[in-house]
Parts: sequence; structure tokens; C-alpha cells
Amino acid sequence: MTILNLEEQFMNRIAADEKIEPKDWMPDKYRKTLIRQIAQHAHSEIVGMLPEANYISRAPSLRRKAALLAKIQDEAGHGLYLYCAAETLGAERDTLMDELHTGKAKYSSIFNYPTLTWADMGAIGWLVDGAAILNQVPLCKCSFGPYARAMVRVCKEESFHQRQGFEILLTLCNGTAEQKQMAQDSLNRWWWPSMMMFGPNDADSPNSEYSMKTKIKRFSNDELRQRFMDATKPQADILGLTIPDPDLKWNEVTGHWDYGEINWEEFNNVVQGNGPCNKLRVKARKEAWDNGKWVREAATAYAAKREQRKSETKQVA
Ligand code: BYC
Repeated sequence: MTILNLEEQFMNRIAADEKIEPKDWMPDKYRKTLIRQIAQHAHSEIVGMLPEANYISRAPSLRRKAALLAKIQDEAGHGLYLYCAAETLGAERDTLMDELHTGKAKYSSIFNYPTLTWADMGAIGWLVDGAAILNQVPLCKCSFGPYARAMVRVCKEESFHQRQGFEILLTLCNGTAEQKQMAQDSLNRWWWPSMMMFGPNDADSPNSEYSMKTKIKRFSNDELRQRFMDATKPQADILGLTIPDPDLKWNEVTGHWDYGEINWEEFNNVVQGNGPCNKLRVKARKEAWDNGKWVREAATAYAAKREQRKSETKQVA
């Protein structure tokens, strides 16, 4: 069978909404696009643990500490499912980690901003996990089976994260004037970076066309950003907080909230490695990797020993 036929069959399967599985034939571009996106997603989950980890020892109560710890552990789990999904496509885990540690791999721009107060734990849950849910629910229907299946559980956990973040802010907003101000300040700092999470405008998104054609992505960056805008505005109203966008306006004709211009220069700068915390984040991940070397070596040695024992027992029997 020629590549052309295979490609046609592949596109027919995509059109029929069939899932593509790791051992199925797939075009090189599909494989590369998936590895790129899944790896970036996996890195985002584990780098995303860092800004919150900063607050485990500062949580205001045992209950808050337990919920924050659980959320951060969930993110580690998401990273692991995603690295496994990338491995099913032939990516090597060590190569992926190396790309993260040398600054070659991208991860979500949002995690290069600092967490300055406890209210930021609320804003991350409410806005960052909120944006992630809108982005990831359609990924449950991604054409690549292992990515789609990993997303189902990830999305359930992200929903809990979003609720706990909102509840942190609701508590602060119902507290003293100073606590409410802390929540507003947090929203002021996290709003625009959250809007940037969805990626460049559709006209400037080089990967969208192919990803939409092959049903890796089901909606464009701008469509998802608009959904986030429309879902979040009423929630900000419940909190009694103001979204820091002077151009925010209800559009009677479209039935959506119109928002102001995103600072794409800031976005590009952060993605290129020059955000406030990029260097700190990569350094922390690299240190964690280096410090965990003995654990990986011990686990590998233990697995080898167990295999050896198994084959010895078989021989005796
Ligand atoms: N930050 O053509 P485009 C979480 C890159 S974490 C950095 O539109 P695409 C959580 C993009 O990679 C969940 N880079 O790309 C964890 C591309 O670069 P390359 C994070 C970005 O892939 C802890 C270039 O810009 N979610 O939930 O079609 C605590 C052009 O963009 C960003 C995911 O990763 C960005 N924001 O669409 C709390 C979801 N945006 O590779 C929460 C999975 C774009 O061509 N990923 N770039 O050099 C996606 O859905 C898609 O990859 C994107 C971008 C929508 C992000």
C-alpha cells in the first residue's frame, strides 16, 4: 500500500471519529504534532506544581494544606499520564526531560509568574485550572486514544481544583476589606496571563490548522478563550471582584463579552524564556531531577533483580 493510500485511510478514520491508537499507521506530522503538544502539556503539569508548592508550608489551616497538597499531587499524576501517552508515540522520557531542563521544550507561559500571596492559590485554582478545563474537555475527544483517555480523569480532577480555588477566593471576599483587596490584587495579576494560556490569536497560530484538521484540537485558541471569558465574568461578579480590563463590554449582537487587546509582546517574551520566573522554574525542575537520580537508579536495580529472580525460579521449576 502506498503512503498516499495510507494517508487517505487515516483521514477517513479521522472523519469517522475513530480513535487512532499507538500501533496504528499515522502520518509523521500527526505523530510529531502530538508529541510536541503532549510533552508541552506534561511539562506544564509538573512545572505547574512549583508556584503552588511554595504555599504548602504557608497554608492558613490544616484543611487548606491538605487540599493544596492533594491538588499538587494530582498535577504530578497528570504529568505522569501525559509522559506515558507521549511514550506510546515513540518519545523517550529521558529526551523529553532533557529538553525541559535545557530550556528547549515549552511549557505553559502561566507558570512563569510568581505567587505572592495566599490569594494566588485561589486565583490559580479558579482561573488557571478554569482555563485548563475549557482547553482540556475538548481534548477528551482528541483523535489520539491515549491522550483522549488520559484527559478524562485529568478533567475530573481539574474540576475539583477549580472549585477549591474559587472557594478560597470566596472566603477571602467575604472576609475583611484587606482580605478582599488581596483577592482583587491576585485577580489583577493573574487575569491577563490566564487569557494568554490559550495561545496566540487564531491568525498567528501556526499549528491550529493541522491540529483541527486531524481532530487533535476540536476548537481554536480564540474560541476557547472566548468561552473562558464568558464563563468567568459571572463568577467574578459572584465574588464581587472586577476583571482588570477597561474594554470589557457585553455585546448584545454576538451574545458574548468583548475583551481588550492581549499584550502579545509580553506573551512572546515569557514563551521565549524571559518571564519573571522562567529561570527559577527550570532550575527547580533540574534540581529535582538530579536529586531524584538515586531513586531512579534504585528502582531500576530493583526491577532488574526481580526479573532475574523470576527467571531463576522458572528455570528451577
Ligand atoms: N505557553 O500554534 P499554537 C494545568 C506555543 S497545565 C507556552 O497555537 P498549539 C495546570 C505553542 O506550543 C495545562 N507556549 O500551538 C497545572 C507553539 O509552539 P511550538 C496546560 C505556548 O499547540 C498546574 C506556539 O506557541 N495546558 O492544567 O496548536 C496547576 C504557537 O501556538 C502557549 C496544556 O498544555 C502558552 N500558553 O496550541 C494548574 C493544554 N500557547 O511548539 C493547572 C494542551 C501556545 O510550535 N495544549 N504556545 O514551538 C494545547 O491545548 C495547545 O498546545 C495550546 C497551543 C492551546 C496551548
